[in-house]
Amino acid sequence: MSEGLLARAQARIPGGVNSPVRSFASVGGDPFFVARGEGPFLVDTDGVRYLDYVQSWGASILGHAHPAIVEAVQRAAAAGTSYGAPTPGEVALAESVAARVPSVEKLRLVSSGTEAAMTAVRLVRGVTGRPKILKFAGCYHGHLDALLVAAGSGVATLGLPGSAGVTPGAIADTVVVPFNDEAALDAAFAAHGAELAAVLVEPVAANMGLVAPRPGFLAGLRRRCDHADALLVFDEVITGFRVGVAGAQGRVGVTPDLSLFGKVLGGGLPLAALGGPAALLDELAPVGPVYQAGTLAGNPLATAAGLACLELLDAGAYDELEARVELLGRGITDAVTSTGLAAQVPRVWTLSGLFFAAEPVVDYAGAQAADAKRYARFFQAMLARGVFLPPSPFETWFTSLAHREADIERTVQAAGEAAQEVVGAD
Ligand code: HOZ
Repeated sequence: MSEGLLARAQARIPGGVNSPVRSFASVGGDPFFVARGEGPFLVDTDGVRYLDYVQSWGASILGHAHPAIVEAVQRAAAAGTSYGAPTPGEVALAESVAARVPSVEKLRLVSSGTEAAMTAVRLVRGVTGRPKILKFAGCYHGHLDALLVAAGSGVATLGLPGSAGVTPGAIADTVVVPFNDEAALDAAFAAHGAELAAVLVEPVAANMGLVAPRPGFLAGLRRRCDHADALLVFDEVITGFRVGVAGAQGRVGVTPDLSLFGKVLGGGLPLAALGGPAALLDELAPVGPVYQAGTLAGNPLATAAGLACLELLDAGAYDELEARVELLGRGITDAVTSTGLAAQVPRVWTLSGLFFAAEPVVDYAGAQAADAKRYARFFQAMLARGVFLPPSPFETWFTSLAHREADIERTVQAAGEAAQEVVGAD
């Protein structure tokens, strides 16, 4: 059944997919088509069940089809799916985020992480009157032109330097620096500091595989931004409400000027946001001169799902998830390295990943140097054992609260066998 669907999809949808990484381009083989999700599992249209470590690229922190989300969405849908007028749900979600994240007084709800980043770029330029944005190689902030340079995620997966259709003018004001490289940062600030509107960073880089910030790196960014009067923007689309109650900023104790959220915030529905101090957010229309709008922004189904999700995410939930991810990380490390394969299993709080590399990966160059062919073989061997990993080495593994210890044990068992297969194929 999947085969027929793929042909139909390819006839009508570029590559048969609506987001490039889903095509399995870098791991080979054909993508399966999902019939339904159940907690930690996906079931495809042929009835095959997969233990899922993609979890909607991090959005489904509770696991698929969690009863609280399903109930909230059904209740909201029965009252109408979109109005183009304010709703109490938007207010409640904004209040809920502000109560969790001390750096956020106000927020603007949008429909995707890309929109949040796009609005943030316009806002920081509008507020500072400066043109340049500094980003890090391998970090991904959605598919807006200015930030597609040296981007992670699908751009990295497909091995592209950027994207066709992006004019030199669109990226002329983008400064790219290697992640975790303080000397390169100093040089960039020396050359461009007076023109920098903002630095945009994923506080934990999770779109070039998983790469932790070196100790002090984010605090150093804060210091440099203050010194140059530039704004600091944390892209917490992945880390927000995923690594702790107040996201990565709460874990590292560094306060950004602006934060981008998405994924978990919408409980698996299309919703994202940018948030920060009232004075900064009030630069957005209709109060201020920086324009942004959206028909589905603050959609009632999405806000209902987001609220239902956040309500279940207390400190205990993150402790539980972190313990499970630690178990997974240790198990995968043992399973893979005991075969003699050189592998790194990065783990940052509730996030994990896998690089086939001899040395710890600290930046995009390291991620690109890791063995992508081995990852592809490992991915296929895991898939054959019913475990669905991100179909690219430039992504992060997402464990959900629905993954039980037995699921982790099964994953580790499969990883040992898959690693043996990789060794055999070398
Ligand atoms: N850019 C997403 C991963 N970081 C992929 C989104 C998708 O394919 O659904």
